Amino acid sequence: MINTYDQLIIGSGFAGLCAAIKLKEQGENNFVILERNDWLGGTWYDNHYPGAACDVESHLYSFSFEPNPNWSRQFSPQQEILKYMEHCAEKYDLYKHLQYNTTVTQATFDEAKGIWNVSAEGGQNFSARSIITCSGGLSQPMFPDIKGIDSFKGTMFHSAKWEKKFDAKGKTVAVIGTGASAIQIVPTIAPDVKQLYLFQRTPPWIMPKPDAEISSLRRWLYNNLPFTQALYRRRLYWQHELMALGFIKRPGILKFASKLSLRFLKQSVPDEKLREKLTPSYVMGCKRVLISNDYYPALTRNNVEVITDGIQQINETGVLTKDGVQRNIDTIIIATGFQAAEEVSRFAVNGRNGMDLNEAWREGAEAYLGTTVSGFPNMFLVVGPNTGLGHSSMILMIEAQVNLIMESLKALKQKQAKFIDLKRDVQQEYNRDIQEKLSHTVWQNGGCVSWYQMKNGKNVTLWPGFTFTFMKRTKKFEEEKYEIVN
Ligand code: N01
Repeated sequence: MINTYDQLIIGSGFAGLCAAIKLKEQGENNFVILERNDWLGGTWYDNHYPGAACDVESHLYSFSFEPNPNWSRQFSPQQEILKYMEHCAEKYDLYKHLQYNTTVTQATFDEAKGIWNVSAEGGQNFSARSIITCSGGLSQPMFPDIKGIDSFKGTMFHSAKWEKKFDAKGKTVAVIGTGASAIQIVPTIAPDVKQLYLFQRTPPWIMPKPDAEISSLRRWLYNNLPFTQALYRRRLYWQHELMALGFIKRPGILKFASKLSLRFLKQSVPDEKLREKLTPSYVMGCKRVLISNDYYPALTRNNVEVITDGIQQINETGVLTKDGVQRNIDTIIIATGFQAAEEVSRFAVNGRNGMDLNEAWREGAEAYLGTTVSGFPNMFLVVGPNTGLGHSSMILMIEAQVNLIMESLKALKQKQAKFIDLKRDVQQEYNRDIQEKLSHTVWQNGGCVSWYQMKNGKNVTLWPGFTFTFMKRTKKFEEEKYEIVN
């Protein structure tokens, strides 16, 4: 049996929920949201490790059209963010559109009919005029290619696949990686574990986190005088946009911020040797700048050791480093991030003439405004290539992309078109421009290797500009840039 819809959304994170809400606002109700997990939330469902919280303020990291006056903290924890997403699903009546435990394996475009045929694990089949891919930029855990990793006999799991039953109490634990996930996990479990070994390859730049509970008075204000919350959101918005200046145009701002970060390190870590290990050697901003008040103090604990000697191999009982030291370990937590820049499509996608998406993206993923890809008609991506941000809330980009998708769907309907397909030269010219702009940024010139880039150095993940520029460009459907087939 084939389940037929007008639109099919893949993924129920912020992107999938936003697309569904806006479809409904447009009067579209014949759609389904396919979700691989057994609940909604995407990354905010997957990443429930201890200490998981957002590193962008909640009043900005939430939908502009659905303000939450009751956020408990400046940077809310994962459970509260997931609750907010559940609230959105309830309020906008999305639950009836959600189909869980459905992992899409293949999407194939039928050019004669102008429809997408979609298959999922277990043999389910769907068809839809349009597909909206919201499967997340950071949803595929990346396991490090460390010799002997499969031979480890203890417990081992990825930060995004946290073992719910895991109890850190009294255990000897290794954490591999020092990115945004690790810096939240380490301080949370350090007081419980017997010994924590932190395997660091590159020290991150860390700034203090301006976190605090939001007072009941402020919450009362936001509930009773909503303009005060809107004003606060606006302030946060511009504060973050200023940071983009440093990444893109005024590296001097980053020099100043680097000094603050080094001062913070000095205040937090009195031991000179440890401080040396934790001092970054690349330009701030090249990798994501992290914020934490408890990470550095956790590293000064007697039961925490930062190891920088490089991992030689993992064996049955623990980790052997290049200096020949073996550390026996009960549990290894893999906090090595996600597959973001290579093999970007999470399932097989075949467009016109059977063209394979990952094959088309072999030299680097490309789209127009991160949303449409030439040769893949009526397919829309949210958080597609070069839409990531180093400086602000991804929800801003998601809303902008969804706006463009809604405008495109309106045009498709008005023109009674079978499909719309981005012109190839539009995509090429746009991406030449994006790469040219990126070539002047700290992400390309900051002397680091990051998940922003492919192995060949091409940055296919970040938007090299302000969010307001992106919002402006995604306001309307540009008919002349598409082939419209009736
Ligand atoms: O992953 P990462 P993450 N041997 O890629 C190390 C978002 N996020 O999960 O720097 C040893 O940042 C690697 O070392 P190096 C956010 O956008 C948001 O922490 O490559 N180490 C690095 O230290 C973030 O940027 C929140 O030298 C190895 C670490 O593993 C993104 O997710 C919270 C290794 C990976 O760091 C990813 O963050 C969490 C190896 N073979 C995440 N391979 C919020 O707060 C890799 N590493 C919203």
